[in-house]
Amino acid sequence: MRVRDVLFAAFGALVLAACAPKVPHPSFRQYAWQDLEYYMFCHFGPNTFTNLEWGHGDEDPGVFNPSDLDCRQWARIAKAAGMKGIIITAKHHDGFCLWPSGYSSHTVAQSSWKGGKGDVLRELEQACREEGILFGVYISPWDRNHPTYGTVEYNKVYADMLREVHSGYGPIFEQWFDGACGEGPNGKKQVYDWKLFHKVVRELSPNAVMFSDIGPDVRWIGNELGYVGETNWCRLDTAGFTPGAGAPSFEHLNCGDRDGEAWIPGEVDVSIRPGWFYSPDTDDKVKTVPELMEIWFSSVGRGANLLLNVPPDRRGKIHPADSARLMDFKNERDRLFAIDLVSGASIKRSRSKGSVILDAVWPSPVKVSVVELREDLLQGQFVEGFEVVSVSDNGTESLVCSGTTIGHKRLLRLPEPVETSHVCIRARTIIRSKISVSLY
Ligand code: FUL
Repeated sequence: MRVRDVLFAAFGALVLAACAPKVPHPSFRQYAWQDLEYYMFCHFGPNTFTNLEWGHGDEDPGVFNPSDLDCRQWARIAKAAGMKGIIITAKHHDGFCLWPSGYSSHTVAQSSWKGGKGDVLRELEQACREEGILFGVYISPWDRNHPTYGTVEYNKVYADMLREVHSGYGPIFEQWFDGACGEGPNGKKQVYDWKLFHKVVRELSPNAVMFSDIGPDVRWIGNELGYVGETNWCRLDTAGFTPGAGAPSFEHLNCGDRDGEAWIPGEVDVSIRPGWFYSPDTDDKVKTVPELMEIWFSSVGRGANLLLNVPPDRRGKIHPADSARLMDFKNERDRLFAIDLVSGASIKRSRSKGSVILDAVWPSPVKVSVVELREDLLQGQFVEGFEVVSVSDNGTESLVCSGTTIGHKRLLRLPEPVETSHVCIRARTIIRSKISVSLY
């Protein structure tokens, strides 16, 4: 290349960069995270043995004593279920640490399990690595055990715990921050130093996304029932809000903000059982495949990632009722999404003012039951409305389905299969955007 060409190319790149829309878009870690779609939450700790959802923090650490802990079984099941990782409650609100923390006296080291020499985080981290899935942690800032909770000192303790986990285990793909902030053993509430907590995680796990009600990387979706708003923007206004009681309204978190200043896509957390922790009382209340499928369509199918809680039992294994359900659910998804009808179609892309258009035409009619639309989010999220129509030979159109946002993925189940040999998708976009389609 001659010097003039190099200068010309550099100038071109500068002009392009200057003209590129300055709108919120994903960081490299958020972009990669979005593809994970589905991973497992494991609530495990003293509550597993006490039938409590929120331990008081004064439980005898001796109650934590799984008879046959097998993290490899968790990882194997998660992988076979199509999940990309596991996030474990390394510390829940009761303050009990599943690793032998040097900053607490309420940990596995004080339990009778493995004579106080056990480390659940280590076992799970290794199991995930061996199975080739990701490892993530939930570390509750609210701590009903720690004597310093409610004082400035606790922020340092909590930051030290984060440091301990993020430097001693991993790599960690997601740090889950619960916003709960209740009173501590000293009757005091904590003013959390979020800035410090974020700094520690970012420094030690630069590839990890941080979850809380309002991010900074991934936001809570506003409910624990498994559904995202039909409109779901990956953007959110967070100025003036905090995680926990100071978070935006549930409706707001559920849908995001079209013009929000920060890129904070949603994650759906929901449990396969009525509670977050295992209880023998719920062995016959594991969600059914149709219920899980409903959740799939209203979470992953509305552009969020699904964090499905599958709580290990008192042996320290996933109960057969849950694993069987996960496999049935996986088989049902495999069956539903087995053949993408678009592979047999010719595709034409076009544009008209403010819209991108995709036409799929087949040599002979196909039967469509599920529509899947995807938007490439690299530059931001721009589709604000779409319609899918079936076009007859004489050009008459009939509406198949319609909606607002697309985002990472939009899935729509049709009430009845539609027989067609020409489908046209029109997406209204704020600025030009790249969409793709699959039909099942
Ligand atoms: C909530 C907690 O209070 C629940 O116990 C559970 O861990 C859920 C995932 O987050 O804020």
